[in-house]
Amino acid sequence: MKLTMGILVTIFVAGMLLSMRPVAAPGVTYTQALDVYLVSTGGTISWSHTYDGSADPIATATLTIVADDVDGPGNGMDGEQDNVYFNGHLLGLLNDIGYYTNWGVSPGPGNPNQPLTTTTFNLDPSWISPSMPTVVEVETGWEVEIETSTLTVFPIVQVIPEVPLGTIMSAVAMIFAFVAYMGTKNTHIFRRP
Ligand SMILES: [Ca+2]
Ligand SMILES: [Ca+2]
Ligand SMILES: [Ca+2]
Repeated sequence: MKLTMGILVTIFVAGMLLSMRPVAAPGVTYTQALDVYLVSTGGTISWSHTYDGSADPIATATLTIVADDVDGPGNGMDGEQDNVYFNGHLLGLLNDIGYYTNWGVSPGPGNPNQPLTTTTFNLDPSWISPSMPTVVEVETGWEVEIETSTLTVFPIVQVIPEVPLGTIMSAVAMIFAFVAYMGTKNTHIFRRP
């Protein structure tokens, strides 16, 4: 009988664990990839990201910019320093190619002469709003093309174990029914030797 009860309890506990299911927060990852394809020499390149609120509550967010011809040091110069601003906040510099090239930008996707650069910035969730102006200040005397800009907003995922009450009640009822059945049909198992 002890063994039978042990098996029943094990089945009951296993049933409860199996019926636990993660409950995800309603937020989903929001991604907005924009084609920018704007060129500037020593000026500013501006565009704007929008957000529809679908990732709330927000955990983290990133901005990834693909640029053409962000020169690094070389040719007697220290390379170009192009600052990026997002919704009024200075994020930092675009990554450069790593060296200077005599080539300039190739308007449109890609550049047959030199690699593009990709820069990803982490964004403070408090900076995310319905409309977010994004600006690259190209250093004086230098030229760059911003090709694409991708905003990604990640939601907080809450996992809450949930045990349906019905499952517990059914399991308890099953145990009582079994014990009662054993008590009436096999009373000898309760006797002590
Ligand atoms: Ca160049
Ligand atoms: Ca290009
Ligand atoms: Ca350049």
